[in-house]
Amino acid sequence: MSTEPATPPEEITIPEEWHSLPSDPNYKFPGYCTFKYRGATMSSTHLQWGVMQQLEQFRGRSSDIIVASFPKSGTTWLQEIVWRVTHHQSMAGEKGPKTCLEYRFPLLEMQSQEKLMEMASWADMTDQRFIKTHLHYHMLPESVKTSEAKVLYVHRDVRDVCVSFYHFSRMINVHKYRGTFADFRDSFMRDALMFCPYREHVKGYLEHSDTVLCLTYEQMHQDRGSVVRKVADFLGVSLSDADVDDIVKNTSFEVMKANPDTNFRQWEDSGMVSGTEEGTFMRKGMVGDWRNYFTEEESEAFLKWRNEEVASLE
Ligand code: PPS
Repeated sequence: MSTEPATPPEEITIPEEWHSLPSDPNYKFPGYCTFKYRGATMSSTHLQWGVMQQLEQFRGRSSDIIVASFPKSGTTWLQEIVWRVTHHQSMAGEKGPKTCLEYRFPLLEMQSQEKLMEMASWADMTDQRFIKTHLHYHMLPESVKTSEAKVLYVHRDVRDVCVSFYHFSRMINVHKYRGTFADFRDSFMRDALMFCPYREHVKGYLEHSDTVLCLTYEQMHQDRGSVVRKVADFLGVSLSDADVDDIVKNTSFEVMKANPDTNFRQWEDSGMVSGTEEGTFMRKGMVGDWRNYFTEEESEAFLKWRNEEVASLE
């Protein structure tokens, strides 16, 4: 690991309050670099894709529904559950929505991703808005906290998050991570990866669980029916048992992986990922894949590190 910051692409202007971090040669995408901004690690891609403009322009509305998470924690899964809970009437009898999840649920922090993929921006949406974010709780625009917007948060066994994030970082072309898993885990624990520090991310939302609905990936695996009911209660939606069964059935890993509206296959067309050489977005969808990556000692140390900050809030 270098102690020098990477040279960012010339076209990015670095705002004063962003501090360059040491470069990581394992990222092979030219000019990829990271910064510290308000305690969070953000990437050059965020700057290029308009995070500052997004944060300045965003005005929360009381009807907004926001699904937040640290990357690779089950965001897509919870988004699809939320969508189906809130649209169960219009979707009754249909197998699935007909618009890509990314279009239905734009990302708060990346304006040009929407432009790049010809997606609707949250700013243009006139109906109820469904928004995804990986921002830390303290970075959410104040208007989200002062409006009656509903925020849902999902977190996952940190070991599985790290494994999934590793594969994701290898897969997407704007990162092209080529280090080993051990390198990646080390960067994760040093808070060097995009959206780290992980522990503060989880802590920030769990500390607000009086207003934020906090769920786990593992609960979604174990008993999706009760998660669907919790989401519906939180959003003030009334569901019949048949509605719940329908949502549970249509949000299984197999159904979502086969559904072009939820499987992120569009990333291959837009050049975000190249083919399937490094895997697909819907990778394994399981609890405990970490066993293939951590020894018992590594797992223990990693959990201990995580629990030092987070366990008391669960
Ligand atoms: S992202 O890029 O941060 O929005 O990714 P995110 O959606 O949070 O996480 C991706 C992982 O969630 C898995 N996934 C699912 N698991 C089980 N069931 C369903 N329906 C489902 N949908 C997505 C996906 O496969 C990624 O996990 P891994 O472990 O890599 O397979």
